[in-house]
Amino acid sequence: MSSGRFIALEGGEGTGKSTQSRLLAEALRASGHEVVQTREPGGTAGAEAIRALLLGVEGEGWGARAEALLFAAARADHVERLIRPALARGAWVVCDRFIDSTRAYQGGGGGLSEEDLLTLHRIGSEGLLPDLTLLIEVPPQETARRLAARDLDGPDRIGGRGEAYHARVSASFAGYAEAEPERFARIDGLGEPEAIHRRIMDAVAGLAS
Ligand code: T5A
Repeated sequence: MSSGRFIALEGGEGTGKSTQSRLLAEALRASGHEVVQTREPGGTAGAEAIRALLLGVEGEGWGARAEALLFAAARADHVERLIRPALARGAWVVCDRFIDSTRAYQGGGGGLSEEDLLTLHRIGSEGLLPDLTLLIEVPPQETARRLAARDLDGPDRIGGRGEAYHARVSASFAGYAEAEPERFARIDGLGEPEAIHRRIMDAVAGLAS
């Protein structure tokens, strides 16, 4: 049985997941854990290749079903080759996005059914769920400001979808957190990165025992 811990960070674009993943991984390492810091889509050579297909596609882009299959395929490789082996040897896995992103983007945003998406997850990743999902919440005006300052060349294929799409994504994440309070911790993502990190460490404290 796994003695590691699996923590996912979730939220909309530019909410600070990458920044907070790094700070969390550093803090866990400093307290003596082996930590695997990873991201989705990506994390293994095969999944990174699928990431390039998903986010860099030219022309009309992927249809909703093809997109969901590609995310599930990338996740299957990531889970089998990186996440499960790490958990089995007792490491802590800190993952920037996981299955709840598929539920929120391809489901809430893209209109695919929850049942279909969870079936793909069961086939691809044997239904693996994080022990804790940190949902970082930031108002859209603030994330727009952050991303405009960072992404001077414009957003990627999915980030560039309209306001209504991203509003559905945010509402979906909030709904999942309400429905499963034992798996989710909602983190206020406003303020300095160090202040948000302290909120995250408080939420993670319960996992150590
Ligand atoms: N996707 C992904 C799906 O549709 N389905 C899925 O199943 C999965 C897994 C991934 C895309 O794929 C989609 C979702 C995405 O559209 P990505 O490039 O990995 O693309 O995009 P994001 O995950 O959204 O990552 P971002 O880098 O855009 O945002 P983060 O990681 O949330 O934010 P971060 O830490 O990079 O910060 C953004 C900017 O804000 C600054 C940072 O320095 C940076 O410039 N910042 C702050 N500024 C002020 N105050 C703070 N507290 C700040 N924290 C960070």
